[in-house]
Amino acid sequence: ATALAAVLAAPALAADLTVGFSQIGSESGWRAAETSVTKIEAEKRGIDLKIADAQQKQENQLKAVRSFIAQGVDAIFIAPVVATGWDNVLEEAKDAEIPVILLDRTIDTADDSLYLTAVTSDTVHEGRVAGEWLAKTVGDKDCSIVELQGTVGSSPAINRKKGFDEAIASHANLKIIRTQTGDFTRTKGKEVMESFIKAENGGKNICALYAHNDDMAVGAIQAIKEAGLKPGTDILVVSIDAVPDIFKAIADGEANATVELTPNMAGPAFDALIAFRDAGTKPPKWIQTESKLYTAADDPAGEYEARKNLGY
Ligand code: GYE
Repeated sequence: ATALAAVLAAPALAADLTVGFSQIGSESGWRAAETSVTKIEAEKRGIDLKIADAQQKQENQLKAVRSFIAQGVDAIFIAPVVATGWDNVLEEAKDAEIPVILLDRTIDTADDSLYLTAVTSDTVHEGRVAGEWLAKTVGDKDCSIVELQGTVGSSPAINRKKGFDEAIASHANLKIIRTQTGDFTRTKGKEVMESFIKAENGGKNICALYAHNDDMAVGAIQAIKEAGLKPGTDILVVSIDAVPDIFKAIADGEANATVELTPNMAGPAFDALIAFRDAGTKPPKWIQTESKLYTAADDPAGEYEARKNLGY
């Protein structure tokens, strides 16, 4: 009877909840998967979800949040495209007593009462894991690294750079020779990699690529192949997200390692929101998701199969 009550009670608890989600856009495969998973997690709980696509622009996110406030939604989720510039709109949400939850990226604010919790991975740690993997893989060899950064001013771009820099700092043989943003997209990842290759002796000076996400790595792999070099061998490739296409590349020997980022940030966010609303339970300020390293030794073909239908 208790089990049945729980089954009956769980969706009913959330059936009257309306959540507005200000999503960044669809810059990467990971982002597309996060949007699909958020819809699925809302549906599971009977939550009415309204998604606003900001097309990569903070001004669109500010408009969307203000419109959610005007509509009187019960909660607002924000995946903040950049880290700064959120205080005013979050104060407006606070005045309207609408809880805000941050998904997958963090913000710079002096007042952390402006949001209920942030569901993210430890993006500094991700960069560190990528850097440590590379240091271990190259050993004593000299290695000139090129870096494709994520969106300028976004928390994952800032932190993934920081973590990686920290990890290679004690290895004098590892050096970043070029670094530029590829805006987390495949197209820009390819373009910028082409310019790196041109500037570095047709790519022959480059030992490794570190990309802040898999999509940029996938674009860069194409550029490496078009330059007549072998990605994964001539140029090592390490990135972050664990999207299906990078597993395909790893299985084909064209990429070497990725750090997993779950697309399910919304599940824990909805649960925290419901517990807060129904029992007044304050969640921790940070709900941290896991980050696991995958290489060719971790059955990339199987990982590809397991993920390819998850909305990426
Ligand atoms: O890694 C990248 C995306 O915000 C942590 O955003 C997220 C990043 C993710 O576009 O692929």
